[in-house]
Amino acid sequence: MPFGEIVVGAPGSGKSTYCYGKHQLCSALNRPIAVVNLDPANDNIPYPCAVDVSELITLSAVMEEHSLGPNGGMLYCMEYLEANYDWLEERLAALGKDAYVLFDLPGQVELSTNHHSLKNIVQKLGKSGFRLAAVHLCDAHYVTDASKYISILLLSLRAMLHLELPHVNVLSKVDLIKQYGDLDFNLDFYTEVQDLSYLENALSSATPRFAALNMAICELIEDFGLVGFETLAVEDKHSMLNLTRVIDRATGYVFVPPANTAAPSGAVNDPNAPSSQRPNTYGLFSSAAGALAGTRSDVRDVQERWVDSREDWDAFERKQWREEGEAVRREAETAKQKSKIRERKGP
Ligand SMILES: Nc1nc2c(ncn2[C@@H]2O[C@H](COP(=O)(O)OP(=O)(O)OP(=O)(O)O)[C@@H](O)[C@H]2O)c(=O)[nH]1
Ligand SMILES: [Mg+2]
Repeated sequence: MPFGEIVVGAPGSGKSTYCYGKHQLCSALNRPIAVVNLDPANDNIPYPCAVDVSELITLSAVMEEHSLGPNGGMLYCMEYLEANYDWLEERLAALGKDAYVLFDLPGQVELSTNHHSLKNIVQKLGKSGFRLAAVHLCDAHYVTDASKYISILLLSLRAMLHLELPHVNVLSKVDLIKQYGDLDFNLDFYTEVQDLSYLENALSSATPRFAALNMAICELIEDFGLVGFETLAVEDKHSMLNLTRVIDRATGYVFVPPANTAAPSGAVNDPNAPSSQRPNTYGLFSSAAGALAGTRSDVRDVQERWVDSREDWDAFERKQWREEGEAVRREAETAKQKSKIRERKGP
């Protein structure tokens, strides 16, 4: 059964970069992965692309042919893709039934909040057997301003209700968050979305006219109780692994036995499962899980890494990389010396 992620989010939120990062991570872990570009305006695709929608249609051609602007053109492209779903289905079938597929979507927000085509494509993928989760990226800088934060809460809620998929909201580019000044609250306040009434002061001093409206929106979001966020710094392997584990739980991928391995009863791929249910030899992710055993990332760790003590951690990591580099150089040097000695001794 194929699994996958529908990667959505506002323009520039980091969707294509995330797909590239995940491709690199999974390749390093020997975990099969394919990335499908569904953005007909994606000119500089950073990742190796298994299927590219621009072979079917491009935004520039649509804009020229139908005299449409970029937004109208994009909606046309998605409707065209929906109408030609068999084109996509054929190419996905060629990836095999055990594929793990990332779908990189365009940044037009209406595609994931109210337009019908993406939702219909997602439903068709579901009927073709895909087990999907929506991964919704929101730039972390939005949390630095209370009213912008409300807007991403609403956007995330709307996307959750529209796409009707297991949904993982992500504050992306969290490594940059310190650049935008001090946060009013700790990061866990923004990721856990627990008591939005604390935002009242900030909201009413920034936009007094809309204070009541903003608080009504906060109540609505709290009533649904659906929105929460994970965090992502795409170049940080701990961050990528942590997000991967969350998504694997959302899609059910944690329950997939690796190829050619008989699943012990009750065993799961989840590295956080009790060790009795998680034999070392079982689980596609066992190497990554082993590397991170006992270090399940908490949002407070993220706060420390990227907000409270970023400089210290950066210095610590630089030192580690230097040491690793030196160890690799020493190993290569020793291997070279040994082969020279062997050559001198002859066969
Ligand atoms: N510092 C930092 N920069 C990031 C991160 N993720 C993405 N970026 C940068 O954000 C910019 C936009 O990233 P993209 O991946 O092109 O964003 P996108 O969502 O695909 O954009 P559209 O396809 O135009 O909607 C690029 O300059 C990336 O390098 C991150 O985790 N940290
Ligand atoms: Mg992109």
